[in-house]
Amino acid sequence: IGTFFQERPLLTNSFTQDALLQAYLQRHLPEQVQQDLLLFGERLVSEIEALGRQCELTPPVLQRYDAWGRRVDRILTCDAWTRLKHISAQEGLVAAGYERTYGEWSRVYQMSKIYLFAPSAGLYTCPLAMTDGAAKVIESLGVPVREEFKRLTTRDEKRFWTSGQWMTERRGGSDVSSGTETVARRQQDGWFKLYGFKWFTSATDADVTLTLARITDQHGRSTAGSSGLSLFLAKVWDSDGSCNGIEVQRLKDKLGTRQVPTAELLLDGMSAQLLSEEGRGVASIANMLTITRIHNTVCAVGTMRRITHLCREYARKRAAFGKLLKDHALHVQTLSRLEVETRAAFLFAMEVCRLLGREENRSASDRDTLLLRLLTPVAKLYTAKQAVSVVSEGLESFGGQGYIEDTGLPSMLRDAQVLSIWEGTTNVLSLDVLRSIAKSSGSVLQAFFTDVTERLQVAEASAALHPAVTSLHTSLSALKRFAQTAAARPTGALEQSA
Ligand code: MFK
Ligand code: FAD
Repeated sequence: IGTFFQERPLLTNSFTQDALLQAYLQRHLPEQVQQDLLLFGERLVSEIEALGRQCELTPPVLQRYDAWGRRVDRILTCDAWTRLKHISAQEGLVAAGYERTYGEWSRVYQMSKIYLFAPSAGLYTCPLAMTDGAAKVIESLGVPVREEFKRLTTRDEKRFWTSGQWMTERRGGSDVSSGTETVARRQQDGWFKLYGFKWFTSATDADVTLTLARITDQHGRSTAGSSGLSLFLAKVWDSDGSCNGIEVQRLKDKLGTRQVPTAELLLDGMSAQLLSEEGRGVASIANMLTITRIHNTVCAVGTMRRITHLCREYARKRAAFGKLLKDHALHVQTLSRLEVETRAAFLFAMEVCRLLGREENRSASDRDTLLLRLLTPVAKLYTAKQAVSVVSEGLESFGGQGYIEDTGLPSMLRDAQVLSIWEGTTNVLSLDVLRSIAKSSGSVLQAFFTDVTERLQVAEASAALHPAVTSLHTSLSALKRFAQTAAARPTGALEQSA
């Protein structure tokens, strides 16, 4: 009695385990990238996985007062969180996107590392996504904040800074344009003081942040709606560790993402620098949204790959009804479905990264640019939903053990659930797709149809793919009918017909 202990599923080098990633990179990038990812895969198993787990088990806390009763509002994170920041810099997890060593394939290289990092990294991917987004905004606006840009994109762990993205207020997380109440008062030196309340701010231990506020005139009046919003850059902490005109009201008690501090902040005279033109805040932060939504996509796929890998590994070790799970046809069918979802999502995510890389390398055709605009929200909303369902099914394939905390599996489901909420909910992103159609007078759809038709022509050459191609042609015809009405109508009308 009691002599049997189930062998656990073992996590091994996730790069060497991932034939699709290897084949994809081999086609497009030099051998040194494979070497880099091979070593990174080893580091994930030997070091990063344990740090991520420590972040889950040691969530951040808010220290409101010091021993002598002074208000300090310090967010205390564990050592593993700090270590992950250093590793992120060393591995160039943001930097690689800006060094552009591999030309138009640089984003694919960077995002391949993020994809491997995500399921081990204790959600350190959250600050990295926002840091990348902030760097992108600074680069695309061409504003003279060189020191900040260098710090956000450095590989030097001592100089590396992360950024927050404070958009959501109590009235508006989706409807930021009418919900933002924060005001910005101009100072004599040209800087601003911000007053307001930010309802969700993740990775609040960041060094700097981008945020939105309404500039007031000398009578304290400001413009409502999106044309009243401007974009600001601010340091979160002063050099002595005190807050920059901020009170941390509390840390959120969340379903998942417990590794990440997410705070409610009262801005009470936060000193900030105007980044965008006045009234162009939403359009300017859209560049950040593109980057963070692509990170969200890549992390969703990384999580899907991890759970699928673990399920496959477990099926080789767990027996039921006299044989291993891997020898039960029905179980294999379940795992095959997870595998197919994961592979398709991977290729979709990498295609979006490829388009981003081409745009940044100035080698994008007009069609590439239109596709990037259209596919970014589609990829984010679709892979977020996929991740929840794949991880949920994945947990079931461990039976009861999938429900047990110290296997580390349940946190994967909790953390997946946020992917469809932050960075734009599914419906809001669906409306963003319609916005992109309306704003381009349908050109994004034209680009999509041309692209898919060309891909189908290639696929038609293969007899094995013929049934799939026929069914795709049918779906494409239905989409084209929708597109014909969509191109001519404003977004509101599109929403009715969607
Ligand atoms: C694991 C990875 C981790 C990722 C990090 C997660 C950390 C958590 C961070 C957050 O959750 S941060 C908060 C994220 N918040 C959102 O995503 C807000 C959701 N709401 C939207 O996305 C709305 O669509 C949006 C506020 C952006 C705009 O709504 P409006 O007011 O209806 O915008 P409007 O008036 O249509 O557009 C204003 C301008 O922005 C227009 O430009 P123009 O003035 O030049 O015409 C739009 O074209 C432009 N715009 C809007 N969305 C765009 C865009 N441009 C490019 N791309 C877009 N997606
Ligand atoms: P609402 O906008 O009130 O949406 C409620 C529901 O209504 C949703 O289902 C939505 O899809 C739907 N809806 C809204 N508008 C429409 C419409 N026009 N048509 C159809 N349906 C609609 N925000 C930040 O700015 N910075 C952060 O760092 C940050 N971190 C976060 C961390 C976590 C863990 C979470 C959970 C959230 C975080 N957020 C952050 C906030 C997040 O971005 C918002 O919660 C999200 O954008 C939704 O906004 P909301 O909560 O106001 O929901």
